[in-house]
Amino acid sequence: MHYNYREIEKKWQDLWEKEKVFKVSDNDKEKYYVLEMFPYPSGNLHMGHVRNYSIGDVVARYKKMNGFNVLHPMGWDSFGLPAENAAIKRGIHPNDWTWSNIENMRRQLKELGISYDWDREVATCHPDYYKWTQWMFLQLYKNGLAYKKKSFVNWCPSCTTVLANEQVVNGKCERCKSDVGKKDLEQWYFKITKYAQRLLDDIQMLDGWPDKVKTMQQNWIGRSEGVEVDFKVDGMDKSVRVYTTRPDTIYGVTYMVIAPEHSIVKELIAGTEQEKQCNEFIEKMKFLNEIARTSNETEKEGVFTGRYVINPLNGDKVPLYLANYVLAEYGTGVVMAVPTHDQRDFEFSKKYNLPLKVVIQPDGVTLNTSEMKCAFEEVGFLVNSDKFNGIKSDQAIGKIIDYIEEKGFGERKINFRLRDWLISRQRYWGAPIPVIYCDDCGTVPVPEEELPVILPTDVKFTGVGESPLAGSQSFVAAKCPKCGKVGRREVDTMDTFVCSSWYYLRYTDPCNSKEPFGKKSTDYWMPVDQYIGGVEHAILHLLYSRFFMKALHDMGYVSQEEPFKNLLTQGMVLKDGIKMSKSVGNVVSPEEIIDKYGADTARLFILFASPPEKDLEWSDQGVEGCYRFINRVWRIIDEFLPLIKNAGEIDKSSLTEQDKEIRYVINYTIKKVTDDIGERFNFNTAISAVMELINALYAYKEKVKDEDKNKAVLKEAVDSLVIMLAPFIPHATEELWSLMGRSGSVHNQQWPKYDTEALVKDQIEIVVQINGKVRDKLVVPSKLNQKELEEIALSNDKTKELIDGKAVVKVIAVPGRLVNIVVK
Ligand code: ANZ
Ligand code: ZN
Repeated sequence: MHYNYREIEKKWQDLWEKEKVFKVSDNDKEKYYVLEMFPYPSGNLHMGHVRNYSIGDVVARYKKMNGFNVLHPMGWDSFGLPAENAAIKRGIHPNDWTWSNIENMRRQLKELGISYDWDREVATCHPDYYKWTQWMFLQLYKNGLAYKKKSFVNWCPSCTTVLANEQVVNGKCERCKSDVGKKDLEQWYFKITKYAQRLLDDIQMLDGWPDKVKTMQQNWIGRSEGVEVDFKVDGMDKSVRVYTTRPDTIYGVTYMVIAPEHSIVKELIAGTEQEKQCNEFIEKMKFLNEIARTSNETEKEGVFTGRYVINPLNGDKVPLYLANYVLAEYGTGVVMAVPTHDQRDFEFSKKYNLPLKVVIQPDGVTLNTSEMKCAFEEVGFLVNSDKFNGIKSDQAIGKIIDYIEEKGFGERKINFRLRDWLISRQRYWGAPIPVIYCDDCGTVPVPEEELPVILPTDVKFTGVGESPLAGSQSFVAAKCPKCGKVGRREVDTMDTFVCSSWYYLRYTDPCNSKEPFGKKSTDYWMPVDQYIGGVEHAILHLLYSRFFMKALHDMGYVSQEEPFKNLLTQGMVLKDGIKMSKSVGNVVSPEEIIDKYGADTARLFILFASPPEKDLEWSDQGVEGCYRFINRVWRIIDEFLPLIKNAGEIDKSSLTEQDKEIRYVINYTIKKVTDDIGERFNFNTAISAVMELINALYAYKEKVKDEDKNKAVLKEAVDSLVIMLAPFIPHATEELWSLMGRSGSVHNQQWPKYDTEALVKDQIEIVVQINGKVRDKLVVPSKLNQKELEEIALSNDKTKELIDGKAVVKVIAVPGRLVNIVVK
């Protein structure tokens, strides 16, 4: 009988679907929720997807076989820019483009044989889903967590939309790589900053997350402790407030910098000689985005304002500058500059010839300002700092803050780098923001019972100008929910990260038409026990989801505060050492591999080639090898089938040495595979162990005559082999299971338990060392104690020969391992 993957895979996929083998519902069994990050329906699955979903599928099937009630859903993150770009380029409506992609990718997923409960499929672009995304917006709005404000926002001129800070990478648009500019716009924000401290504190609860992801989140939230201090503006009844984390340097301030966009700047420069020059600088800065502006590589640049400020601690009068490296949106937007101890200030001071003043001396060295090549940023001892002289700088921080507060110069302050989440997008293909503007009533939220606010279809896609929705008459004109007069609908849609911040909750109760999810469902299923996806989502998606979960918790909709208990970030799929990607042109398509070798081979290769968190190098030979391995499994089981058909129980009293040996391998493999999958997700080593078991079975087959083969032992081997391989190669194992005449699906079987007795070897090999060097190996009964082992080693002929009449000084015997004989 031949391994015909084409026939087998199709047959079982159809049957699983028909019999709903992977359908789940809430029950009283212990649950396990395994989730892979849902894909954007770009058109076709790529190898990265295959890897992500194969990893999740092994976990899901393994947990199911270990008795858990497993939720393993799939859906589509289906709003977003590419659909609109396709519409602009090819004249296809984003809706049609998206749904035909979903159809195709769903078919491809089914061809991979992933064990999803397809009855729980969600698509964020479906009105049944985005209705609840809009509902989420309304809840946040009601609770003061959604607000609108005018501000300079990141603007991508090529995508003609605003971008969240997180979507600007090195000053460029994350999607199209164009330079990001600035634009003054009224936008909607979610108040994620209200949760900054909790998002930071609760990272500690995330034991099952990779440290690197936790660190990335920590840095993104960016908590810092410092102090705000007022500096009086000389000759004006005004002061400017700085934020500093280094008050220990405050006696060394030699100038001051204010962000060009700061609201007080106009007033400060009015009427000064420098006014014109300053205004030119302000205009120039407007169109540069802050990431590019403040990058370490960007040259420091600024202008003098014509104003001086006074240091409250020592009375020094220092010049006030505008400069590119200070941001309006962080701290107070004003920085006290200490060029001797801050590198940015040092560079600026060199360029504009500003004075240096050392206030921290390294231990035992005297800094000379004329010889300094860079700022001294380490810990040292205070000098030129009045009554704080001689104090170690890290200790001076607290003391100086106390003094500042005591004197009323300012107060302690904690700052976060995290900004509120800008969610408005000037795009069509997204969830409309459910708000109506009325001339009389102002901003009015759409009443919940009127949701969803449906995306209209009479829209033109030009790719320029304001939101495409603004051109839809049927959409824009809407009755004010308060007074009934005609108002205007909000024409922006939500950032697609809003849609993906709560989808894991919808899966727990996907058909609920009255609520986004029932509390009973989330109480049972949440949190997600194992989340799996790319590290590229380490900040945005995960932080936003954590924020949503906490906000929903505080509103009483969910009991838990963290959505994802364990997180696995899978490595990339590489080919020839670089990431597989369309732009590089080194793509191997999953369909091509499935066609040539079958889905089981594709899955097995991907899981075998590398541990899940590590990058994986594509290898055609590796794929070949996996295909041959499945055939090898197939053939040996085929050969054993007639023998094991009516095998009975194992009779432990009548086992031969060879039976014991193979039983050792079988049970050792069960133990190893169970530990590798269950404890560490080391699928590659689990598969290796099964490969060794196969080798041992072939050896047994050759060595032992047919009439001496122990049928019960072979049955133990084949049963556990097929079950252990089921999570990896679900189709082939299902077919083998049925060929073995066993009832039910292999995927509903209990995971095998190993027999500890079989793991105790009667005979073991020990090492004989002479003066610490390995000289011989002996096969001895495994139960020998120290004394017996010592005797056997010393009485052995070979050992005697090696000792060669020398005096035995000492013998160290370690049962089960070695005997070391020290001679002179
Ligand atoms: C004086 C000083 C001396 C500073 C020194 C540092 C070293 P974190 O830890 O990131 O909060 N800063 C404050 N507001 C800023 C803004 N809007 N744009 C750019 N830089 C700003 O950093 C706080 C430090 O960053 C502050 O402490 C301030 O410079 C600067 F030897 O004040 B420091
Ligand atoms: Zn009104």
